[in-house]
Amino acid sequence: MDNVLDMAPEIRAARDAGRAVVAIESTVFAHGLPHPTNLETAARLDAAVRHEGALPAIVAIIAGRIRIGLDAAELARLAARPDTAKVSRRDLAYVLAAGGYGATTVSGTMIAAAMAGIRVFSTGGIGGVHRGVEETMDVSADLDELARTDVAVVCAGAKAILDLPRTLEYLETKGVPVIGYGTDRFPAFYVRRTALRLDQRCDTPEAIARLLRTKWSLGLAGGVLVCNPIPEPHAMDADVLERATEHAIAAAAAAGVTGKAITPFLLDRIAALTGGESIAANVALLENNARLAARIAVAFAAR
Ligand code: PSU
Ligand code: MN
Repeated sequence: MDNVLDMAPEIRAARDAGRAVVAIESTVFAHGLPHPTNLETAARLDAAVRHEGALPAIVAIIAGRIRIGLDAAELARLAARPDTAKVSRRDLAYVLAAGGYGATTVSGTMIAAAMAGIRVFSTGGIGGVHRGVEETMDVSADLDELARTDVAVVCAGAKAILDLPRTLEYLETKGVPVIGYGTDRFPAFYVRRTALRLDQRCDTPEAIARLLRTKWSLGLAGGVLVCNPIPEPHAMDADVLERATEHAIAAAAAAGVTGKAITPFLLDRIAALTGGESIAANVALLENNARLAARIAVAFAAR
């Protein structure tokens, strides 16, 4: 594995000593947030994770190698490259073999984190089942990755650009625990709660760490999805978002956007349609998730 994977020395030392490490995806910086908010956000996540006593490890592909733990200058260069690929499970071998550069999605980051022995990962929102799946069969690789790879993913739910009820049905079918953190409703990224009920709730990082131990000690492979609602002051109005989402989906159809370009296209449109508000909300929930992931990683490492 050392043939393809490099770890920053401080991350390797922490991993070897059994100390808490949190993986962070890079797609959100390379393809999700505008410059310079992306780099400022990365610095905030770094500080938030360290403040809780864990180490942050941004995951990416650099010159055909998996990198665990990017520094600020490396991230700035990666985000500025026009040829930085969006790397999910199916893209990983291709980009590595070609010696290329990539930002990892939730599925790509889970794979790399598991290879590196990191069990807790913080992101913004996961991919899921898309609206109109009956026509397109568009289901994010994130969901199958959650079913098979032993990493806990802390998110703020999923964006309403997706078919949220079907996303939850799919996760249930695949045997993925979906945990509400301090809530029994599925959060929808910019929105704290939806009408969708979650059957599993934990109110402390320790309870989540206990669940992770229990699942993996039973030999039940696969991830756990921890759903952490956006902090109240940053939450957005559900109706405003639904209108923006419908506009964005119509624009994507009109422009003939398909495949892996769909998610970035919709995110871009919604940001434009809701003004800067959605960007500020995005940053706030990312920081909130990084903090919780760090607390879970610390509790998991302590057991
Ligand atoms: N959802 C968001 N923001 C994001 C993504 C999803 O609200 O940045 C990114 C994540 O990296 C996620 C990926 O893993 O998009 C899913 O892409 P797709 O739908 O093509 O599987
Ligand atoms: Mn897709």
